[in-house]
Amino acid sequence: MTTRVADKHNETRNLAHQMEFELALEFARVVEDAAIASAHTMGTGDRERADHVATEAMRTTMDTVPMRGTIVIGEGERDQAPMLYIGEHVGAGWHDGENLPEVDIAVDPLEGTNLCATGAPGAITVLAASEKGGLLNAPDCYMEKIVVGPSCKDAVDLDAPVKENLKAIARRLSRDISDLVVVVLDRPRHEKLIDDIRRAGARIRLITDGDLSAGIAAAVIGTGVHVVMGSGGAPEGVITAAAMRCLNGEILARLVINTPELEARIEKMGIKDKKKIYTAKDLAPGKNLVFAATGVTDGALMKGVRFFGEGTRTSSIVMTRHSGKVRFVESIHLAKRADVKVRFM
Ligand code: VTB
Repeated sequence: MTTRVADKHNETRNLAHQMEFELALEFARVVEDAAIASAHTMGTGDRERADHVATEAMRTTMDTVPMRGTIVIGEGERDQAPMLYIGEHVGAGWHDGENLPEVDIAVDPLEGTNLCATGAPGAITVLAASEKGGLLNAPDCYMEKIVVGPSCKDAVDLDAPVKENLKAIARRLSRDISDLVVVVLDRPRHEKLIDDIRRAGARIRLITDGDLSAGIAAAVIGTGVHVVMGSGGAPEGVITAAAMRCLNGEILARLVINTPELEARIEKMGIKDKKKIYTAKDLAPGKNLVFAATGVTDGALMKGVRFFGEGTRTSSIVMTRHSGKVRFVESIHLAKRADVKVRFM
């Protein structure tokens, strides 16, 4: 390698590392601010407003992050979404920050808009980031998914009968099928799946929304969730995959292409194998990955936003793949008052 090429190479590598080291806590600020904004709308019954304020807050804080970011999964195409649309440049580095890392970002400003609007548990604000090309540009369609933790990584198969998968999971977790908890989105399309799980003898937790946070819980011991099954959003599948790569879990997934329009769109996107079963590494291939989420309402891993006289308290999880950190971040955002007091836990 010539010196110049070597310098360029090192520089690119350093920028990639810089991304995990320097941006992880920056991204924590982004999801925290979105969570605080949407938590103010908790229980108002207005899911659009909850989503809108989360998106706005996420966008505003994102622009203070020292990076050259591009949204690869966002609120929609440029003509449908005013903010955080696919292809939008975000971050403070686009004007004169050529030394700042270039990163791709997948966002879900409020995962579980209904949950927030009704004050139900499990709403989160979430994003994943990687070096360029590290997150699949998934189409906005449904995706069949199965999400498991590290012990069950290669024990499941998207095409195996439900009972086989549950048997394999139970074996890996050294317990009976009847001890397992399977999380499934409560939808008519899952009628057969739910029936199959019941017949196999496992327990089910039906959720109204939020298969992304359920997926993260499945990859963490002690949450009481062992597997997530069923179809949900494909973009959220990519964000789940980024989390799985940080937690050593697995997601197996396949796009649900069920209309001619969707078929045409998938073709246009250049996806050749429409039946492909994606793994976490296919969905989030990035070497450097940051995953950040904050609880809006209480969940298995994070508490929801709490407002109190002295300020606001948030619980987040911030993870990086390459540098191998899983951080549970409890933040107090102090009110601007001279007499403010901080309480330990
Ligand atoms: C939502 C949401 C999920 O998928 O249900 C969606 O709650 C599935 O779509 O967390 P439908 O509501 O149309 O059934 C997710 O957004 C993510 O996968």
